[in-house]
Amino acid sequence: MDNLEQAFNEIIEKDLKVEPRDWMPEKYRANNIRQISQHAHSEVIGMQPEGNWLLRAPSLRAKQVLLAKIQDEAGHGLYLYSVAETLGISRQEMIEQLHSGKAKYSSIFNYPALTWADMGAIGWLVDGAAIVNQVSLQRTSYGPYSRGMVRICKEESFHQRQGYEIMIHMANGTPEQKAMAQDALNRFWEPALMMFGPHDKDSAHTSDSMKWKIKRETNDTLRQKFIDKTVPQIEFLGLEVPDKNCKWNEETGHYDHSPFNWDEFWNVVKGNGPCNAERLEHHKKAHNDNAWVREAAYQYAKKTEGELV
Ligand code: BYC
Repeated sequence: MDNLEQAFNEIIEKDLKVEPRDWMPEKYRANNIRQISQHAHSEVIGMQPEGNWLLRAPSLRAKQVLLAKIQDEAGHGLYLYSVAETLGISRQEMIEQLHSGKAKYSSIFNYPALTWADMGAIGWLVDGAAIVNQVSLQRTSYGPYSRGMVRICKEESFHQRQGYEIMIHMANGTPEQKAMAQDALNRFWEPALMMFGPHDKDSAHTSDSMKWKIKRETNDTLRQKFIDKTVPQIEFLGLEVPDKNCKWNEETGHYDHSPFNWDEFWNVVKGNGPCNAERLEHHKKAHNDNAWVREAAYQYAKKTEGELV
């Protein structure tokens, strides 16, 4: 083992942070680029299901709050693209990987947002699941990713409350509104649990990622944390947990759950979910339509380069 590798191993062992200019194994770099760029794509593609409801929000207040939340997601995408860039990949390459299907984004965003209650379920469950995952990632070993997560988590907790507030209104509204809230919960429950990825035994990257402390907790551990935290929130709303086998287990100190439909998960991950084609088409169109903005920014930067340095 040479000195560089030894220095890297020491950083990991001592729970210090790896910084962009530090030497790192190529597999560590590649794994981080993969996860961080996919995380960025998820934030940006994740704007689409909610964007669909901006013009149909039931009040001016609801519209303002939703707009602010969606703008936050764009900001998260930008922080994360910048973090990935520090590892030596360009924004353009990342976007090309998204468009070609090489890079993934979270499966959850391939489900449609059909009703206003879905805005509640997304904020509450999707952002709620994201928080559980990202609180853990605040301790990831790559410094810029870890620092980005601290800020993102603060904003996500506002998003989670925004969603839960909608659910409280709907669940305490008319019988029709309560039924809409239950229906949104039923449709988003299992897809939200799948945001944590496959079971640990089927997870290709967990072992390397845990060794290098990119991931601090495994997919199954985080998923269980989310279930344990969320079931009491469902009960508080007076709604039913969609999984009838989801019961408190005194012995384990956790909620049990039914097996998940992994065939559906992999089908969505492979591009065959209800909205995969639509989401990518929309992104490609927006990217192409706005090419002139990137060109103008580039020309302006070139022109003012001398003045800026
Ligand atoms: N969806 O070995 P595994 C938000 C892929 S957005 C699709 O366990 P890993 C929000 C995985 O990539 C926040 N693909 O992977 C925004 C791998 O394929 P590749 C979203 C998935 O990386 C707007 C293969 O399956 N959060 O909050 O160790 C509005 C094997 O998996 C999924 C993040 O992005 C999935 N669910 O663990 C509202 C968190 N799961 O790459 C809200 C950051 C797995 O070999 N990412 N795959 O082709 C992570 O923490 C980890 O990447 C994961 C997966 C836990 C997701």
